[in-house]
Formats: sequence, structure tokens, C-alpha cells
Amino acid sequence: MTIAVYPGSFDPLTMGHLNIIERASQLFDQLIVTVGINTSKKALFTTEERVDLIKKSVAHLPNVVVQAEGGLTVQFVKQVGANVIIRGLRDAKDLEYEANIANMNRYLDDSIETVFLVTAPKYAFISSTLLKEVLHFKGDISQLVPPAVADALNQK
Ligand code: COD
Repeated sequence: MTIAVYPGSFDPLTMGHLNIIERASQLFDQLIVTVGINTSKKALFTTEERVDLIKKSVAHLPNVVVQAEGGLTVQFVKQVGANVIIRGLRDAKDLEYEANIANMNRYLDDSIETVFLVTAPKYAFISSTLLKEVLHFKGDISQLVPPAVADALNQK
């Protein structure tokens, strides 16, 4: 069985993330989406809230599992018997950032490969950070996130 892990902050999950999840779930027998800790980001949702929102948004994908992960991504990948990390690329800036993470992960464990999926163009401008900025000023972002996330954002 081929297992891949898609780690992220997902604060919150966007349509761009969901598109990557849907596509990766077709490439592997099982996809594990992990809500990890990015020490350089300040969170809007708790880890439990993010896990719950992702679970609701991937209910139509039977081979996708969602969980929280507080440690190093490569350790988790090894633990679950996977050897692939999925990441999404929106533009050249993402590539530069993601290449460094992929190389650090390869340094930590060179049996683990990072596979990049290029964002569908209609989602390329979406980022959790920009969403939070628009929301702060009460802009409408309901089309840019799955319905469960839109509801949760309205309640925040
Ligand atoms: N379309 C497609 N893909 C997208 C979009 C979009 N609109 N927006 C974001 N993405 C991609 C990102 O490029 C990324 O690949 C992924 O989705 C997740 O994005 P974020 O922003 O939710 O998550 P990050 O990048 O903050 O997640 C960082 C981790 C938590 C994975 C990382 O910090 C981590 O692994 N932490 C644990 C410690 C560790 O192992 N560090 C790695 C060594 S440096």
C-alpha cells in the first residue's frame, strides 16, 4: 500500500489545499493530512478546530485520514510507513521556500521524497494569510474555502 503525508498549518483549510488533497488522494492508496506546527505562524484556529474542519471537508474522500502532529514531519512519515511528503506549489516564491523545506527533510531522512503538486490556476492566489487579512476587514471569502470553514470563520 502506498501512503503519502500532506503536512500543513491549514489555518484554515482553503480551496487550494482541498484541491491538492483531492488530487493526491487519487495518486496514493492512502493520504494522511497532518496539521503540524509552523513555529513562525500565529494561529487563528486551534489544532483541534483545524483537524475537525479538514475532516468535515474531506468526508467525500474515503482514503484520506486527518490528524494532528506535534513533532518533526519526517519522523511521523516514517512512523506510519509512508515515504512521500506532498506539498503544493503556487508560484516561484513557493518553490524557493518549499525546496528548502524538502532539502531539510531529505537531510533529516533521505529515504523520504517530497512530491510537489502545482496548484490549479484558479486557486493560485489563495493563501490562509491573505484570507485572514481580508476577513479582518470583513471581506467575503466564502468562495475561497470549503463550506464548513466558511461557517467556522463566520462564527469567529
Ligand atoms: N493551492 C495549493 N497549495 C497551497 C495553496 C493553494 N492556494 N496554499 C497553500 N498551499 C500549499 C503550501 O504551499 C504548502 O505546501 C501546503 O499547501 C500547506 O500550506 P500551509 O501554509 O497551510 O502550511 P505550512 O507551510 O505553514 O506548513 C508547515 C509545516 C507545519 C508542514 C512545517 O512547519 C512542519 O513540517 N512543521 C513540523 C516541524 C518540521 O518537521 N519542520 C520541517 C523541517 S523545516
